[in-house]
Amino acid sequence: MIKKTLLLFTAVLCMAACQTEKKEINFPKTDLASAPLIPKPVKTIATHTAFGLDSSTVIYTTTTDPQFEKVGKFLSEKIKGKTGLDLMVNASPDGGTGRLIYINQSDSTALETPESYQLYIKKDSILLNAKTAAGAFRGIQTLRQLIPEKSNDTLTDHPLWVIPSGKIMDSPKYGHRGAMLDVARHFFTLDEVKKYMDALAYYKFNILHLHLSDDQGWRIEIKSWPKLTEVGGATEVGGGEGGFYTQEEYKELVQYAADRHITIIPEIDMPGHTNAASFSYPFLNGNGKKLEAYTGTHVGFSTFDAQKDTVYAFLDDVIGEIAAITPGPYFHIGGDESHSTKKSDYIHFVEKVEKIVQKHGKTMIGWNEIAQAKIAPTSIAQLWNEPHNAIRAAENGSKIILSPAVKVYLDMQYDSLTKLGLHWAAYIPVDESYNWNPETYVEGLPKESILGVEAPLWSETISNSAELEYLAFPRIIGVAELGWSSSENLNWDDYKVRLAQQVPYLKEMNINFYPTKLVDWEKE
Ligand code: TNX
Repeated sequence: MIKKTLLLFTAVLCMAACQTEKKEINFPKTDLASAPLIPKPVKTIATHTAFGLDSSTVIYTTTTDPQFEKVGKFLSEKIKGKTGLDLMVNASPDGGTGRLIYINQSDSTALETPESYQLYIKKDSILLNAKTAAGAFRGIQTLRQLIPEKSNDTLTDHPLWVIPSGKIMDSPKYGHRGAMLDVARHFFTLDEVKKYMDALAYYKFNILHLHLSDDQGWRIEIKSWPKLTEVGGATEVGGGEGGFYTQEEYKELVQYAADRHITIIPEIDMPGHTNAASFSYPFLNGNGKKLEAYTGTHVGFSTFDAQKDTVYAFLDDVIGEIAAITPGPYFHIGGDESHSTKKSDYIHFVEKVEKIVQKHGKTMIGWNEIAQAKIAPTSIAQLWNEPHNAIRAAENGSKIILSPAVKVYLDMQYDSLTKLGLHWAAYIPVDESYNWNPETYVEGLPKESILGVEAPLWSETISNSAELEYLAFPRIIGVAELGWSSSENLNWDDYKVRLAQQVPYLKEMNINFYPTKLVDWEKE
């Protein structure tokens, strides 16, 4: 297999190189090892010369898997956006070709996980090896990060983007590297969610968890219960008009995510955080009080009635409809802060809903409180504030997603001067949100139980992209590294230098960010 690949690669390489007149370019000395890559790759070896990306470069991919060709096209598009170069994929322009980028499916055992990749950058070729298209997709993000903002116009008679040469062997630490976005407290449009996803993909995230319902709004169309969006979708914090995704729109988000090898996790929060649902269908209500639309920011006052069969019949429809348009394996049931649900009711509820989720073919995820119930070992607990419940879930055999509020809640203010955000958990400066080790953060939690890390962004105080970005960036970039890079590679002093060099990307993408004084930001 390896031999076959090599042969193919050499053939394509020859096809490319043999047609060009071979003029040696005298590249300036480069250093791949000091490139500002985030997340930092597991292993980088610099060879100090360069690959010159120019208009005659071509991209070839393994053709037996159409997903690889899609990755090649994605790379070509991004190169065009950044440099203006229009590189062909699996075709050569008339009159011969120059250098080659080859994206190859490889079964090499050195590629440990589906997302692992190897990048070999030489003078005339770049070879990207990956087991799966997801691995290739992560690899092309590294390549994108290596393309300089500006071309060098003095080395040849045409513009050349100098990519440092060497080898990168890379693999993620965790298979779950997520961001959560609360589209319930304030609604975010498809374009706003897509813009966030673009940046998440660039930093190798593979999960987007959408918090689709809460007291203040219900954001996804459920065809069998139309009032959820007609009534429950029309409110949000502060009295704005709210909004919701039709199922077609949700599918569009799922597809956009899939094109970036990102899995969407839908969350319907229950039995608490359900005022919008109960206001739409009052029979759901279990707190006995009169229902009104809620546009404030308190938590813990609403609950479904955990004793009514009709509530579970309703949830069967809701979970079934969402599961049917969600290709990913997960369904998140929330389960946090159900302060108005009796403990015995809460436990009964979680256990019943788990069965419904499983019936629709999904794995249940819930916030750490769900560990109070007898959940299946296949269900997953997401730690936000109770280490003891995470440990309890792990003892049960469940995997844990780490989202400690004091470290990675992106809605926490940076300091007391931050205008947006909250500070009930902590003020979280940029270094604090980076400076923790997921492997050792929860004392007594075995490493093997950790599925990964996820950074939630609750939206009580934010309602548009600029505000979302101000709280998320730059902290979310650090979370990307915590989820991907090996513990030995986590180092704030080293990271902050690379972080400073993200400014051109953030500007190019029109991403707002908090320019913390802890970082010596690159000036233009
Ligand atoms: C706690 S974290 C919540 C959310 C709030 C958030 C604000 C969690 C599982 N529940 O309902 O939006 O704090 O920071």
